[in-house]
Amino acid sequence: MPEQEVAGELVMGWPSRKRIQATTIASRSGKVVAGFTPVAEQEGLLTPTKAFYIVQHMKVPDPVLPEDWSVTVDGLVKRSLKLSLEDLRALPGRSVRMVFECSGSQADFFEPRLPGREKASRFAQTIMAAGEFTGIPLATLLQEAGLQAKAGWVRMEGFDFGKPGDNPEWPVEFHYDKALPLQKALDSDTIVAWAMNGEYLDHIHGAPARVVVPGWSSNWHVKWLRRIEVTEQMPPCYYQTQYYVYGGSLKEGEREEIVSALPVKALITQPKEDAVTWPRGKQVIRGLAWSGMGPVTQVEVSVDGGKTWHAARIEEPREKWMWVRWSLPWQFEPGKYTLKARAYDAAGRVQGTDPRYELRKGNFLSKNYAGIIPVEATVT
Ligand SMILES: Nc1nc2c(c(=O)[nH]1)N[C@H]1C(S)=C(S)[C@@H](COP(=O)(O)O)O[C@H]1N2
Ligand SMILES: [Mo]
Repeated sequence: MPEQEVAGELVMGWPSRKRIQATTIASRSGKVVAGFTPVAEQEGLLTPTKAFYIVQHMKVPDPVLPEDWSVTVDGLVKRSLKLSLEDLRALPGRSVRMVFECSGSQADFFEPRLPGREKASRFAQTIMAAGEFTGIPLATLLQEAGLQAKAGWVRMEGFDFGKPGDNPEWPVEFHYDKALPLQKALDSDTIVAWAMNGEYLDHIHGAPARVVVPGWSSNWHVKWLRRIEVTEQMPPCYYQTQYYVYGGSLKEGEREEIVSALPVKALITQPKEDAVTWPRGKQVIRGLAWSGMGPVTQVEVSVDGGKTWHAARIEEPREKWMWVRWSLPWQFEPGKYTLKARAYDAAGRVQGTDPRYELRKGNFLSKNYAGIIPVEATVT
């Protein structure tokens, strides 16, 4: 019998197989509060839940048991609602498969580089993953409540509460909140989800229920949901007006736009090294590509630092909100190579053409990095 991996009563086989898990960071009390996805180790499109990255801005709240939990819908509605998890599960459900990406992912690559970040690795801040989420459209709840004529924004509030982790000097404590413009709130793929990858949500991912807003930066996906409030104007949510904004600064006139749809982006996941040494012959360059205005329509690879580009093979399926896997086999002769990849999306966007996603100028908070990261290869 060959050596076997045995887990309880299951014979697993293949003992050296990689079992992927998030690289986690724990609080002083030993509880996991942050995690990165080992994205280059992922096979297939879905990120297993135990490998899914973890981010939040305030202290992780104490869990609320599903039987003690409810969500309210109020504000500019015809009838306020208060719904339990069972009430939500009684409505017609919907599942969506989507990429999650935190706006802080790969921020070390923004130019000019911050001191000490000159040698960033493209896998140092892999705050990106993909999952299947199951719940009900937010639109269904808004229709049940009935919108008043002046409804313009939908504020979603979590039950975590405190001062912002990035700014402890902020004068007030608050619940994490975000406010969607009505149109995106009514998109049938914007859902209130209680399940992820075929199971009820883990507490760290926002149980009993969270919102997911496909295509938009993950800070929109409000965890630990407790209230949905319809307003006429955009409410001044901290993580919408003080953070996750583009522009030169927060000052009047320099603050330009709230962060919403993710840019188009390809990431090389093979080779895994930032500088690789390969023997001559065939090597496969491989990666993932995604867009907040998807699907991805094309991926190109360069081995000469961007002078010439070659179409990569894109693997099926190409789903609107998901990433795609792509690859390009290449015959290498000895020499030095600079590998690059760039993606195109259905909205006509081309990676590497919008300076906002690479330069701190006009993006003072360095959100949504989507530049083209070169990978050096030496072939011997
Ligand atoms: N209630 C609440 N929801 C939140 C946050 C938070 O601090 N509080 N952080 C957001 C941010 S910045 C990200 S990137 C995602 C991360 O979701 P995950 O930990 O399930 O991957 O949750 C979002 N939802
Ligand atoms: Mo985030």
